[in-house]
Amino acid sequence: MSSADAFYVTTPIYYVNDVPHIGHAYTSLACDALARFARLDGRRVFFLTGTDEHGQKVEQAAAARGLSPHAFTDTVSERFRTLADQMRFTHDDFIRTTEERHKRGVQALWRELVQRGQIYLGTYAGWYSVRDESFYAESVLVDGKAPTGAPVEWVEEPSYFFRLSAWQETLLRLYDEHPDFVLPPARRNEVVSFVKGGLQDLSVSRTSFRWGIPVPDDEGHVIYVWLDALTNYISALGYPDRDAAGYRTFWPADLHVVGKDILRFHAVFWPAFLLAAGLEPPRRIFAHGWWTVEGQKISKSLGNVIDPIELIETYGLDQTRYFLLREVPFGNDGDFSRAAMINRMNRDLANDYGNLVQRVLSLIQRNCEARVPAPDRMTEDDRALLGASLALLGRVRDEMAVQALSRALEAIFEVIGAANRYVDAQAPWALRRTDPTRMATVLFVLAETIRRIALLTQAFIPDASARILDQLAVPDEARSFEQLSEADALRPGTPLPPPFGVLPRLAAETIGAG
Ligand code: ME8
Repeated sequence: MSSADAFYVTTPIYYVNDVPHIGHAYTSLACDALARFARLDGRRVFFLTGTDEHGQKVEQAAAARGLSPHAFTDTVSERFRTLADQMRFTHDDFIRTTEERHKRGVQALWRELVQRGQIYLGTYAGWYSVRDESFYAESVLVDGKAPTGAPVEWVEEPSYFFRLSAWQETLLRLYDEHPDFVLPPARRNEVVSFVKGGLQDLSVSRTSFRWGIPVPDDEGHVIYVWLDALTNYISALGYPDRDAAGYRTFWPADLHVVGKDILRFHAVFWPAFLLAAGLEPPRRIFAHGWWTVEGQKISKSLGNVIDPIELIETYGLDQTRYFLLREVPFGNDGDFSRAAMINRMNRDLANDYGNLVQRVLSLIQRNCEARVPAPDRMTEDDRALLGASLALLGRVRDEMAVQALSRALEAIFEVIGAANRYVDAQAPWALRRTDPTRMATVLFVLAETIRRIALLTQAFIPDASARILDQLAVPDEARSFEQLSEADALRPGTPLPPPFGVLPRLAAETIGAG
């Protein structure tokens, strides 16, 4: 049983058959925001990502480039690490399925399943899609292709099978007893009806190629790439050593975040493997939606692959992070367009957030001797704004608990909007001559509101948030959510550094290039 304050979140491990694009960046980004939020909220976090390096798809991609699978996977896996660094992901571990620790975990899980009578030898005769790394029954094919549109080939070979059919009732009970096991709810319903439709035993080894983890004691077989890959979530924690600190602290995982394309593997096969091996299933699988680009599927042949690194270079890291997290409710499909991105960054980040900070900090700089102003008697409006910023943590925490990332940002930006309306209504610049005490109170209320907002936005837009907190002279050690309390409010008289703009508007020439 994992510790109560522990939070274990995972991304899928990505196939190294291709370079990363915004789809991959998106899943990891969502996990990063959730991980950052949980850390700021005082939880012990383990955030895992990595690469899925075995199987026919990767073997074929390597061969197509004239490389050995080893050399090829080293290069492509590195690209995923570079992306993770450039996006400032805060993963605690990056696992590769070609690592020894992982192989050990997979073979141990296999042995456990064999020992428990969950795996038997037979022959697979049916369809296989290398692109999906998935077996398909004849009855589900559409015009001779997989339901995903992927080409299929006929496979007939000796194969070990996992007794998936025996787990139907147990899985249905799991979904029933834990209604949030799969989110969003619409995805849960899909999983439930799939399982109700009946489960067939699953082929879990292949003999027609070599690039995989050998089946223990039968080296003619390699372990099916999905059984191999899913095990990363426990091999990274030290499994098969169930006393390993990682495993003890963090299993069962709180959350596997995946795209909707691979939900079935995570919500059906994975808990069945675990339960069959006598291990606890994860607590939740969240399946997010699919990004298209200007209405089209992202594909190399269409030439519309968006390189996340190019986005960061053109628009900025925080801008890219904000757009992806805010534009689409997490779980829904989304369409990427540069126009939408520019609109978001200029409207929400520059006009609303950046401008609020800049107005307030420069007024303080000019009119309050560059020190946190001292508040005097508070009005109802002052208390309303401070109250709204204080209540934000609870609201945002509730949204994050159900992975509603865009709603969490909406809640924060509602308070940013309220703060902007308050500046306009109070007009502190006009109070300088008429009522400097009132001006100081208004600017204090605003600075303190900004402090609270910036503490919260750290999980989503870490760089800009850090620069805002720097300008408020908030020390590094006072930047967790514990300091959101009134007791940790800005101290009047604290000297503030000269303000500088964060979250600028995007210049017209960049817009022209977009
Ligand atoms: O499936 N929109 O790896 P993969 C949104 N190795 N998300 C997207 C996306 C898009 N257009 N394209 C990709 C695998 N993704 C297996 C996983 S896990 C034990 C093994 C994201 O490289 C999304 O998270 O094909 C999707 O599920 C994942 O990349 C698929 O990555």
